[in-house]
This record gives sequence, C-alpha cells and structure tokens, in this order.
Amino acid sequence: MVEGMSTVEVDDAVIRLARELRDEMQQFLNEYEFGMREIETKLQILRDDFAQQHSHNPIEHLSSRVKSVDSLIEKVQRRGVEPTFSAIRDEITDIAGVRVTCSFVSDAYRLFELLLGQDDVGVLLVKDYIAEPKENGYKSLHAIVTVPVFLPRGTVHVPVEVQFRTIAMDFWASLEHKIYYKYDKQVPQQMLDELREAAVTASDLDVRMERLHRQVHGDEEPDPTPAPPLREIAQTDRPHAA
Ligand code: 0O2
Repeated sequence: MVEGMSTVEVDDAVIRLARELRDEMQQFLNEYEFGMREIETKLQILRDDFAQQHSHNPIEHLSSRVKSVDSLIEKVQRRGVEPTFSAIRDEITDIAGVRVTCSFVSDAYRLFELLLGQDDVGVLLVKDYIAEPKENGYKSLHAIVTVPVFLPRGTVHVPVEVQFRTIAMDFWASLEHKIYYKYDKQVPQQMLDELREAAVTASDLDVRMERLHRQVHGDEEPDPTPAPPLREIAQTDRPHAA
C-alpha cells in the first residue's frame, strides 16, 4: 500500500467522526436552547399579564444563556462526570439558564410560584439563597425545572436553571463575580468582609424600596406566599402545583 494513501483514508474517517460529533453536540445544545426559550416565553407571558393586572412590571430584566462548550467541559471535569451525552444530560442541570431580575423580593417569589405551579413544568431542585444566603452574602432564588420540548423525533423534558433575584441582588452578584475572577478566586479577606457588608446593605435597600412601593400602591397587592426553605424537592413532589 502506498504510504500516503492510508494517511488520506484516516483523515477522511477523522473528519467524518468530527462532523458527526459536531452535529450531535449541536443537537444536544439545541434542546437546551429550545427549553430555555420555552421558559422565557412563559416568564414573558406572566410578566405581561401581571403588568396588566397590577399596573407594575414585576420583571426588570430577563436574560438567558446556554453554557458555552468550554464552560460545560470544565464543569464535566470538575464534577468527574462521565464524558458521554447521556451522563452529562443526567448530571449537569444548568446547561440552560434563565435569570429573572425583579424589582422587589415579593415579585421574585410570586413569579417563582407562578412558574413552578404550571402543569407542564417539573421541579427538580429548589435552592432558596434569599431565605438562607450563602456564606459570602450571595442571595437569589434558584430552581431547576424541566419543560417539555416537542420535536419531530419525540418530546424531551429539558432541565433549565432559573434564578430569581432583585436588582440589588443582581448588582451585588455581578460585582462579586468580577472581583472573584479578577483575584483568580483568592479574594483578600478585607474585600470579602466588605462584600458581606455590601450584601446586607443591598438587602436593607430591598426592604426599604418594597416598603415604599407598598405605601404608594396601598394593599392592592397580596403578600407573597413564603418560599420553601432551602431543600431539595423530588420531581414527583409538586408542592408548588396550582
Ligand atoms: P454562570 O455563568 O452564572 O452560570 P456549581 O454550578 O457547581 O458552581 P451548584 O451547586 O450547581 O454549583 O449551583 P448553585 O449554587 O445553585 O449556583 C449556580 C449559579 O448560581 C452560578 O452559576 C452563578 O450564576 C450563581 N451563583 C451561585 N453562587 C454564587 C456566588 O457566590 N456569587 C455569584 N456571583 N454567583 C453565584 P455558574 O455556573 O457559577 O456561572
């Protein structure tokens, strides 16, 4: 066999394999993109209906992202997940993420209840970092939900991480994130202390702003249902179902 010919055959096989892998990866990520869009639409509908009913917009900002391939690979390695699509699908539940930035804490809880109460939304996990902030001061209400996506090849139930927070919590989290990466995760103690104090200040601001808002709007808006404490909720257990 001529030496060069076998090299060409191997190259073709490698290229075919690479293309197959690329297509499989694209199909894998597309499912998360579609699930994310379903959740976004649900939140937009809740926002528009809420704004019409209560004459204030509960969502200041809605953002979403599908994890980049690099960041997904980093998480797969860090968590020691088997590098197969099936294992990644089972183990990594924040490939699709939606962030809901609300004006007030009560809006965050209300939207959480309304989204998680929908019949086609499954609940995998709730972490209430508003009721129980993280040690560093981080606050947000996290839920991993599943949403059905109807495709020609069948229905897939896609997990989406939804984070509900206020503008003040979002401001704090984005600054903390920048500091964390600027110092390559070795943030000086004095700065960590200041961040914790700033988190308390942000919470105070949330309380004051909501109090002012209620004074202006009177009692026309009901008190939000308190959120469940920090815990895991099995998919079959649907405490938020309407
Ligand atoms: P990105 O780019 O925002 O998605 P892990 O994901 O392994 O770190 P876990 O337990 O799966 O941890 O998730 P957890 O605690 O629910 O938090 C996941 C996401 O919440 C993070 O995603 C951040 O967006 C946010 N978050 C959690 N803790 C903090 C914090 O202390 N500070 C800030 N600024 N954000 C936080 P990613 O994947 O880190 O990044």
